[in-house]
Amino acid sequence: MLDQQISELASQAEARIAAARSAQELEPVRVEVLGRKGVLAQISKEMGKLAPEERARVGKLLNAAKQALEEALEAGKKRFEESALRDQLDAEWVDVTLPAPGPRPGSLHPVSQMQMEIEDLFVSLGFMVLDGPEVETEYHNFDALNIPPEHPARDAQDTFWLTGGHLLRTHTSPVQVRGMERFQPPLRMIAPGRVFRNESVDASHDHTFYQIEGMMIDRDVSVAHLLYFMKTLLSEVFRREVTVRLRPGFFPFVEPGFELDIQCLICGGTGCPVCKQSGWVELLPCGLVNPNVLRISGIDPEKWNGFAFGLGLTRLVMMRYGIDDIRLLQSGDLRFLEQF
Ligand code: 2NL
Repeated sequence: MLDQQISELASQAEARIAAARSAQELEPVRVEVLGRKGVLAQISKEMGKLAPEERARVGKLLNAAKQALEEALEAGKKRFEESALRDQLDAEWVDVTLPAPGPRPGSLHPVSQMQMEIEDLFVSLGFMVLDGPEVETEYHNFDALNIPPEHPARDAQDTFWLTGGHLLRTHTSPVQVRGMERFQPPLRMIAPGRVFRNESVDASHDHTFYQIEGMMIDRDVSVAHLLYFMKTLLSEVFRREVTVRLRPGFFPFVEPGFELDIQCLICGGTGCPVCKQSGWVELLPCGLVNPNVLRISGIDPEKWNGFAFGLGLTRLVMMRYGIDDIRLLQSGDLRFLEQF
């Protein structure tokens, strides 16, 4: 009687195990058949009523059935685990023989590109490229340039003052002052670099920007020399002939001083929003070096004279690419920088 019950139970359970479609479906079979309150446990209790020889025989049968079912359950579980792993491997398969995407090359900042182009041009014209500190003395930034003690450029609104008479340079002129102190004329030098102004930031003003200043000191240097170098510079930068004009401009470090304008490259001089309908764009302050500036740095103005100019690199880049907000250039935003 128990024999039959056991063999029916075993074959039913085996059929359920074979029919299961997931590991979850195996669990109820295990609980119902092999569990502490399962059918096999109940049969085991009833065995107490049997005669001892019968009990041993049925006990063996029961154990064999139990073991067979445990093995079937284990095999079923393993089958599902293996197929789950196979599915995962299929889904996450990677072809390691595919070619790698390759390095994404970076690019130089547009201001660096402009700076290097202008450096190359001036080096080809016999100029040296000088570097100097961004933290300067009041003497090198202002006094040595003939800028009077009460000049508004020295105001805290325009200059970042540090302690002990130091400041963040407001132009790269002090690099040229150091050049005059260190080298004897004849002298040709340019000074590219980062400069700082204590100004409110908006689309056309930043507290930090880049410029190149340049200077040539020799015998009998004239405005004609200045014009020749400036026109060569501008046609190189804009990659075409440019028409220029000089207007008087006042800076304590040059005499005479000029504002050099170029004919508007957008409209060709007929008037547009970029040149504010005037046909001209103010670009380059310049002039002949004030004799006081030469004398202060130990160069005899009776023997030597020269020209000098200041060029806003950041502004030049904005003109070249039609960038309408200066803040983009210092933003570090790759979506902007990757275009250059
Ligand atoms: C500017 C820059 C100019 C200079 C800069 C210069 C430097 C020395 C001597 C004489 Cl050491 N000049 N630099 C000359 C003319 C214009 O423009 O920031 N202008 C407002």
